[in-house]
Amino acid sequence: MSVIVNRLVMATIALLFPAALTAQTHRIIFDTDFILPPGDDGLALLLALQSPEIEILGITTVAGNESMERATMDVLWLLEHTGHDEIPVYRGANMPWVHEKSDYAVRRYGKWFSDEPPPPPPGGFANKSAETEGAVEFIVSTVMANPGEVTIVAIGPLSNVATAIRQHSDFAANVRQLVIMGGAVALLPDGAGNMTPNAEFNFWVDPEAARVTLRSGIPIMLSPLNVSRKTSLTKDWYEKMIAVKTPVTELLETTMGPRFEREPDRIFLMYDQVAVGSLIDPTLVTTEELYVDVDTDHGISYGTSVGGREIWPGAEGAHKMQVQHDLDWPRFMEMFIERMQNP
Ligand SMILES: [Ca+2]
Repeated sequence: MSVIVNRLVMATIALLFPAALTAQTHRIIFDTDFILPPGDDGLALLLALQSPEIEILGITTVAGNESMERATMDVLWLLEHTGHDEIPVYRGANMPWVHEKSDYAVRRYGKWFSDEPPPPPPGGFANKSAETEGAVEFIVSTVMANPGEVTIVAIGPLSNVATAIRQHSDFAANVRQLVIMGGAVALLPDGAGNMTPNAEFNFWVDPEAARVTLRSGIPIMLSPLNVSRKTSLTKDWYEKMIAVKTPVTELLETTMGPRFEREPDRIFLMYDQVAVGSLIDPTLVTTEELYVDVDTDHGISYGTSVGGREIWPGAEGAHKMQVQHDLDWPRFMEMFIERMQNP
């Protein structure tokens, strides 16, 4: 359908059914350093797949939690096991722009630079394969073919998104919105880092890419660690979730069950799930509009995000964005469980 016809149809629907206006469908590109549940990217993808408000145009992978190749193999597996073979997957950056492998990264959480072949997911690799087109080409061509209509949900290091911004000068102006999981803002409560004392993992892996993305002028909704620290996925919540048998809750039993059996007192924070959840229902989160920038000096604060209510020296190129710092956790989990239990 052409854009004009599409808009006419939507306007007619809005006139006839005003409630339909609130049930907006977001057409998204899902950019991820994918890991399977209980990993956050896996749960965030299930939430997006199970939500009628979201249409996934394609999934692009990036090095982060694991290597880009492992992220690709695991996301193909999850799509195949949830009956979503129709969603295309594109390989993205297998390394950050500048950040080199270091002993510190190896000790802390450094599989993003791994060249090891990925291990098979449960039951073996998917039959579905990735597209031959690369992630950045897909991101740029999809946004430019649908100006002002595509939202990018970026829940890994921002290497792919920043490359798209740098590659095409009109790209940023044509993105509808960016929803990013990343950063930690010391100005707001719970703003410490999780990789270094002040830096959050996604931004720390590719600080230069994070800075280019945050300064791009694309409207941004940021889910930093501040809001993740208001979440608490316990075994009780998990048991409520799997109490109803659906293909998705059975997949969760396979992937999450053994973890809670080994560690019944384990609490998982939710990161990427909050980013996706806030797109589905923005009233779940509390935000403040702040300037946010990223430190790219190769010193002790490399990869640290800094948020401020006014521009400060050195941050003259920074932009304002919506920064999440709190959420209605019980209501968020009610929504999350309801979606996981949808047939
Ligand atoms: Ca992630």
